[in-house]
Amino acid sequence: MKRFDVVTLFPEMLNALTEYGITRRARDSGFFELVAWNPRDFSGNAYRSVDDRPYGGGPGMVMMADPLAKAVRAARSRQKSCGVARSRTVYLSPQGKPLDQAFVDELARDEGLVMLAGRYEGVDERLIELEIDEEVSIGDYVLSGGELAAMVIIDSIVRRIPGVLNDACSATQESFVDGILDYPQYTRPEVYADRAVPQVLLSGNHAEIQRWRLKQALGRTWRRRPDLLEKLKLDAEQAELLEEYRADYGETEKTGVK
Ligand code: 6GU
Repeated sequence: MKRFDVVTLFPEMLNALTEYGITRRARDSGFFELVAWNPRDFSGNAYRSVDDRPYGGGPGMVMMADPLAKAVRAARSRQKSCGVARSRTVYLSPQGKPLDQAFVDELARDEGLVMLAGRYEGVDERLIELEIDEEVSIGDYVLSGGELAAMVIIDSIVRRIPGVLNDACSATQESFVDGILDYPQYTRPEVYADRAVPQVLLSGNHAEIQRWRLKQALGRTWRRRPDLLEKLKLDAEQAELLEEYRADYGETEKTGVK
């Protein structure tokens, strides 16, 4: 059982995870639990205020350290009471370490994870210094708050829990898990808008199909995400398939067909 605790002003947003699809089933089956903590419950005043104006001026509001610290500590102490020895505590922000599959897999090895989702212009830096182990970003763009990032992280971790995905293979056959993009998929009808499904997929020759798929996956990665390919050490078969793809693609570039 994985334990996720999220500190957020909008706890209901997390229902998007627990109410739909694979993540819903995983939670219902006891693979993980998710608890939300609202810093307003720790504000200590009748207005339940958690934010104030930034020192030095400027637009917007900043989340105050104390209600956040109390909420984060309550989250960690809950995890401790469930037997989680050490709960990594992360703050979700565009200033953080970029999330990738390797980072997801690292987080997935821990029993618990506490996440702080900020709103407004951010949180008081002293709260980060005192309570946060690391900042995590889900990409180079700005979100209105950390909640969607928290859900992205939980979803990506939950899919890596053994038993969560129905097919024993699908977690490992996927894009990025091996550091390359997915191959293209097709389903019925066999011809759609004058476009036929690649013949090899109808051949029933599983070795050939596997080979074609790997070639497509490598070729797409080469074309679309050369940065990913650079990080990989291709084996002899993969290098040969990519060469084949490049040769085919060279034809495409010349003729505009294929
Ligand atoms: Cl983790 N939080 C916010 N608010 N915006 C982001 C982000 C996180 N990652 C990318 N943009």
